[in-house]
Amino acid sequence: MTDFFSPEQIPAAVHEIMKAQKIWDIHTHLYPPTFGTPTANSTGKTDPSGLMLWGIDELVNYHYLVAEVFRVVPSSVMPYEKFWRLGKAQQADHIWKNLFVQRAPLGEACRGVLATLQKLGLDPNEKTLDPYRKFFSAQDPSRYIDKVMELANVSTITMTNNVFDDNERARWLADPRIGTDPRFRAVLRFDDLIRDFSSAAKKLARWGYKTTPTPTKKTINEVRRFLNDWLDRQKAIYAAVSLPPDFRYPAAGGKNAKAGAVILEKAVLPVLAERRLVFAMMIGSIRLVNPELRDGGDMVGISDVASVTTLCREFPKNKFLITMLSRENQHELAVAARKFDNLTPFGCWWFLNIPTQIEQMTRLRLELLGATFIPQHSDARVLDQLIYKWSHSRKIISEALADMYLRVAQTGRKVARAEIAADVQRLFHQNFADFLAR
Ligand code: RAT
Ligand code: ZN
Repeated sequence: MTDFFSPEQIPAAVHEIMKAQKIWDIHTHLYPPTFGTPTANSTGKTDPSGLMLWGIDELVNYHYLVAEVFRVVPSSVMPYEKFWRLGKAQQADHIWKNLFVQRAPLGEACRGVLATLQKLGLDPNEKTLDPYRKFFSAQDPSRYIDKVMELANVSTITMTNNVFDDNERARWLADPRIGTDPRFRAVLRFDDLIRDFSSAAKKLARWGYKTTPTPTKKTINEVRRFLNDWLDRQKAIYAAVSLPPDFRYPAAGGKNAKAGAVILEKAVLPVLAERRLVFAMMIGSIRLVNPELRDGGDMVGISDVASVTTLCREFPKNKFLITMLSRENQHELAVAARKFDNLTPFGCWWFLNIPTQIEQMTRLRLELLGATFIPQHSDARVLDQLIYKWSHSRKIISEALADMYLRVAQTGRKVARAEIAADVQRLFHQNFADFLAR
């Protein structure tokens, strides 16, 4: 086996190394079976409000596809309330019929369902969902997780554990061992603390913390206690929030935005610095511009990178994992990461998780940052999505990376297999592990 590659060998070599690399998926909305599953399965145990989503009905009811079906069958024909009143299976039938059978399924979210079925060995040409339902109802949820992780070549799944979700919170409180599945890691998520402190404070007060909507000294201490309790309970590997495009630091806006900034500065960042935990900020989502679409009703807006650089400078003891939802922010964010080693950009988030954007963002980041960022996360909400999200991203990232090595080779500098393998390992595992451990 040669140690160095000629330029012609590079693309295939990168592709093969990339295919073999196990991925630590750093942000998903997936759960192990301990959180319950609504999907019919071989164990006979289902939980309608369970959080482990998998199988054909969940795949087809993905909120990306709910939004898309209303472009094809508008609400004048299928009123929103009527759609939501349908059962899960009927909703999925409606989406399947209109997006997959009666026209060619062109969009990335559609292609994802097809690619997933194909990789599971199922025929994506079925006219109804019944044959797929039969396949999924014969699976054991825990063994099926292994199968999906193997097909996607994912080693670890990072959850999103929203402490303000009543369903999930109750499950953590009821079962101290709920988060111990070795395939999963927990992440404490608390958007409301920063996005809407006055309502968060009321909830905390109900849960036994002496908080008021005004962030007094006592309230700040109680928020710290709350964060420490939940970081301990979940054994969270980092903490995360998603923020609107108008998020500013120092705070701009009304009383609530100012209160959120105080909580960030005086409670969140000090607790995380003390525990040497990373803070992930996902910036640029406007909640529910069309509430009728529920999870599919959020919008994107351009965010403020200067607020991120201010945080990185003023809080050198904190580590920031940052992703932004608008493509207009990507260049500035990559440049910001050149200025601050406590900033790691990650992922092509949500509406950016489409081939054109993954390609541009990955090339841009490689050109400005080398292999010192985290190129992607799946954001999967449905287990099976790991299969397509990672196969699609792996391919595009591999092509972008291969081009970078080709450019290096064109200067006469030889490229070694070991170097490529090390970079691929950094991008899909080590940069994250190192940033957490730093
Ligand atoms: O990508 C998504 O599914 C979004 O709805 C959000 O969950 C987003 O990724 C988030 O974590 O807020
Ligand atoms: Zn997410």
